[in-house]
Amino acid sequence: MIDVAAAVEAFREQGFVKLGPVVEEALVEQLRARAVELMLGEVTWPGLFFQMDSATGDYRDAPLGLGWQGPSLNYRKLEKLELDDRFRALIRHPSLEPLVRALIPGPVSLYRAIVFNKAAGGGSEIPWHQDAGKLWGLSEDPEVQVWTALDDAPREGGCLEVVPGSHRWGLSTPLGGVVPDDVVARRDVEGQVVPLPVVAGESVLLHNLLWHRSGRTSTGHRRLGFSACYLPERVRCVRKKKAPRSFFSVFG
Ligand SMILES: O=C(O)CCC(=O)C(=O)O
Repeated sequence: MIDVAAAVEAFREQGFVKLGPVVEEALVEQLRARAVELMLGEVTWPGLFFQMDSATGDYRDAPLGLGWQGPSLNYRKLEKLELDDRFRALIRHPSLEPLVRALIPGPVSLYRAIVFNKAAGGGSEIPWHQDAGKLWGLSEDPEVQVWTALDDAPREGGCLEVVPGSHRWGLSTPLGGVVPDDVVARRDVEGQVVPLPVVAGESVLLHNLLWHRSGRTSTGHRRLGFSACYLPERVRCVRKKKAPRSFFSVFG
C-alpha cells in the first residue's frame, strides 16, 4: 500500500518518490514476457511505436522513424503500450490509482506509455533530461509519471538517477528534453545525484521536470523499465504539423 499523503508531500518537495513494491510478481512476469513478444513480433498491435537502439551505446545514434525492423531484443523504446491489454493493467493498476488521483484531481488521461529497454549487451545511456516543454506539444506541462522496473535495475544495471529538487528549477530550455551541457555545468549537479536502484515490481514516482538520466547496464542482464505519464483530462495536444492527438482515458 502506498502512503499517498507522504508520497504527495515528498513529490512536491523532492520531485521523486521511491514507492517500493507496487506490481505483483505475476503481472511483472506477464509484462516482461509481453515486452519480449512485442519485440520479436510474436504479438503485434497496429500503431505500436518501436525504436531500435544504437549500436554505439550513444542514444543519439539510435535510428529515428524506422519503427519495427524485424525480431530483435535490441529495441530501445516501445511506445503506445496502452494498445496492449497487459500494459493497460499496469497503467490502471489499483495500487497507483489513489496516488495518481491525489496528484491529478478529476478525470485522468495518458500522455504516453513506454518501455525503455537496455539490452543485456548494455543498451544506451540516457542523459539528463526533463519530460516537458514545447517538444511535448501540450497546452500545459505534464507533471506526473510513474516508472516501474520490470527487471531488477541495480546501480550498475542502468537504474534511474535523479537530482532531488531539480523540478523546482523549471524548464532548462523552452523546448524541454535533454538539458544542455552548459546548464548541467552551471548547476554543478554531480555531487547531488541520487541513484535509484530498484528490483522488479518496484515503482518510482517522478515529476516531469525533475532532471533524470540512466546509464548503460554493465551487469550482463537486460533492464526493462516502463513509464506511464498521466495528465489531467483538460490538457490538449497543441501540435500543428500533424493532426492533434487525443489521449487515452485512464481514470474517468
Ligand atoms: O528508463 C530509463 O532508463 C529512462 C526513463 C526516462 O528517461 C523517462 O522516463 O523519461
